[in-house]
Amino acid sequence: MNKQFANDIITGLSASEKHLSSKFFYDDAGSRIFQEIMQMPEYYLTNSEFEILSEQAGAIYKALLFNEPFNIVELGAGDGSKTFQLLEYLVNKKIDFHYTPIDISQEAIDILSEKLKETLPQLSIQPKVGDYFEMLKETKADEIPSLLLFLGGNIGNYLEAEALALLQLFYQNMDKGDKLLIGMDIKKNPITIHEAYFDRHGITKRFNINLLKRINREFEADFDLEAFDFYCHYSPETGEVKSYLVSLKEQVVAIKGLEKSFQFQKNELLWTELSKKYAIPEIEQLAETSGFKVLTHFKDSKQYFTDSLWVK
Ligand code: AVI
Repeated sequence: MNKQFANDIITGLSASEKHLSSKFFYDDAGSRIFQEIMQMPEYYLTNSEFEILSEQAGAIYKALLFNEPFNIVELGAGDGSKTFQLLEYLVNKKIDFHYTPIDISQEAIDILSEKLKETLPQLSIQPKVGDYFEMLKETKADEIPSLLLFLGGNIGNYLEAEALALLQLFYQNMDKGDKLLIGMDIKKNPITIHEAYFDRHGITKRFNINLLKRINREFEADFDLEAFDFYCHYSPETGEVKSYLVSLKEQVVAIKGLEKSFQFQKNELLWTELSKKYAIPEIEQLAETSGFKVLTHFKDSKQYFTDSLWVK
């Protein structure tokens, strides 16, 4: 049994304002639904970051100022679609580097490895499956400089204190001169953000409902998937998109595997995800508080998204 998940369910569903962590979205099915989200035109983050990494790969490489060989360690690599452009640039320029993609989903890592073997056969790659906190510790032992990639806006899914703790953990596991390229979604027209998350195709809804499906499967629960809807809300003042499941009726859900049951009122919310959007000064503040120095913000032409390069 996944102990962390079990604890999150018990704590989250016992709270007066129910919550579950979005980090449990990503079982193999959830990772597949997330790929679908990334392909929606409304989910601008994908295209924005794609543009940055394809058009500014040379500038990013130059800004690293690394001796070769060096390491690129990617946390939450997914299917690698985010990073492909950068890797391709470096391979074509015959730059000497090793790539270590890390992801929690075995299936995502398998797909990524297969794809890269076919498309960039010269790439030196050592994929790892697991929790990045653990993996990061293992990867440190190396003498050569490292570029850590934390792309896609993943940092936005952490509560403020957790985001800071994660960045501090990155910092502790890096050597002086190592760099972090971190993808962050920038505050923009609220309507654009709303359409990306409250999507009219219902894919983000499916992504959320899959969390209940996962609990049903892994903990023998009896969530009635039809009895929950999805709602999400962007607050332009705080930059927070908050996503929820909404109980459509008064109901009791039994979770056999945890020997617990939980009551839901009609219209009761279950908070599932935070997706934080940042103003540039907020990004700089976060970097400084966690010990880093910001070198450059690589933004797309619409200024929707930044891959910011920080140095230890
Ligand atoms: C993975 N993460 C950055 C996504 C986001 O934008 O917060 C997850 C997601 N949730 C709904 N749509 C996409």
